[in-house]
Amino acid sequence: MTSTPSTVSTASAASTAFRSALEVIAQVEPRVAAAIGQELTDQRESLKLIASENYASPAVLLAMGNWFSDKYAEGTPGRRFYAACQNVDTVEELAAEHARALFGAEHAYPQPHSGIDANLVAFWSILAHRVESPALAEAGVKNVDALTTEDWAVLRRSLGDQRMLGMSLDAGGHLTHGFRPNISGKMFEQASYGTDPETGLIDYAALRAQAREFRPLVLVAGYSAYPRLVDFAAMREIADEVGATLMVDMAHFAGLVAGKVLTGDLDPVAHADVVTTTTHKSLRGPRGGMVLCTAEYAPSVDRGCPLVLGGPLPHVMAAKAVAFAEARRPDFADYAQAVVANSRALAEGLLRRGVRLVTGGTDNHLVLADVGAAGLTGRQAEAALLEAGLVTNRNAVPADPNGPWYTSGIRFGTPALTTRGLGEAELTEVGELVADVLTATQAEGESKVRYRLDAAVAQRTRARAAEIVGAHPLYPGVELV
Ligand code: DSN
Repeated sequence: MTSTPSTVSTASAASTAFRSALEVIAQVEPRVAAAIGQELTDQRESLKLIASENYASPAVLLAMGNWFSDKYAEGTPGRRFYAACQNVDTVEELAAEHARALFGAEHAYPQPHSGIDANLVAFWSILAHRVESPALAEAGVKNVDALTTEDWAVLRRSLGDQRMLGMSLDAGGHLTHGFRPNISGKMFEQASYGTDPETGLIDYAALRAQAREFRPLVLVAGYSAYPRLVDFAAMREIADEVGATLMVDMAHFAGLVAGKVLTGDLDPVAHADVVTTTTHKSLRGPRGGMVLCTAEYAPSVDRGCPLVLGGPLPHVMAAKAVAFAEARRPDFADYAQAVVANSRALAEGLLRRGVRLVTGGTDNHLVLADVGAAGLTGRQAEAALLEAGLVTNRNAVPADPNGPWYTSGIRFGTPALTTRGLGEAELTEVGELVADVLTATQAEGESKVRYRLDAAVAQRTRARAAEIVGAHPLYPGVELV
């Protein structure tokens, strides 16, 4: 793994800690201890290109495995619905303090359990804020919690239509940005913006025209499969022009914001009213979510629990505080830059062997290949790559003829391999390995699932992938037996 103090200087202490933990667990249910150990072996042996995954440091992992898990702590620091939350207050305040400093945010709410939860907190807080701030001020109401349900319903109706404008799924947007399978699609009347069919890029002029027409209450920026940069200053202008709240979901690229790769017009926190994120992707923290916002939105965001969240997870907030402290160190900026350099190198390897990439390349941590051009579905390509020892995930591409289940794309990302310490030359070679496997794979007849992969190519790729990851041990020094 890349050299952070917590992964190198404490490797032997971490080894002892994990080994002891497994011994304790094995005394109760040895099969769970065995599965945990096996997971480490499997992750060590796997060449992981999943754009949304990473490897948290031992300090982050260990911060989660303790008695903080036993505490209930609804509310916020200093204002809890349970007694004896003084230590939970400490870790929640530390997580928020580090997050504010890391991202330059006015307010941080580290309680959400996941990205979906963070988005739900954001949506309700935006609605509540928009209902409350003008209408309540006019009515002289100071405490919205004292309103009756009927009062609130009347205020809410005063908003008019609840419209959300977010990026379309096949252009790389996320399900929680107003799509029907998610509750956001039932809370909002949704329209989505796509990308230019020629370039694959967001067309800000077209988006502006669409926003003028649609008049959204919330403009959502952010993505999980768009391989380029987003101009958040332009998004802010569009939101202001149509009176929308600008929300950015930076779950995928939070690590690039923390590592100062995305600054100026590309920094979402500097431009949005509300920013949501997960903490476990490029940010390399524990599995969880967070909301950042301006001071204006802080009171409504802080009501996330119990409004839409179950009790906070203090053990995970402790790990968030540790991860954010790690991300404030100078070597995290090196890491973030390396993630992007590696992503470009991966794209180079793919392009060199003729793989078609959406937008023709990448500027961030992910690369999106259109395997439809090679006569495969994403599902066939994903399975063939896995058979050859390369872990990826299928993803829709713009105007995907195969829909979101079979898809025509494969998404690759470099946050995890960069944490392991792989460099640009290796990522270019990985791109070439991927391309070789795709070339050696053929669909069986009309099937969108069955495929044939040349056994020799599969075997050769597996062996080389094992050599590459073997040269970059995961959690070096951590031995479980
Ligand atoms: N599951 C995450 C991803 O893979 O992008 C987003 O929800």
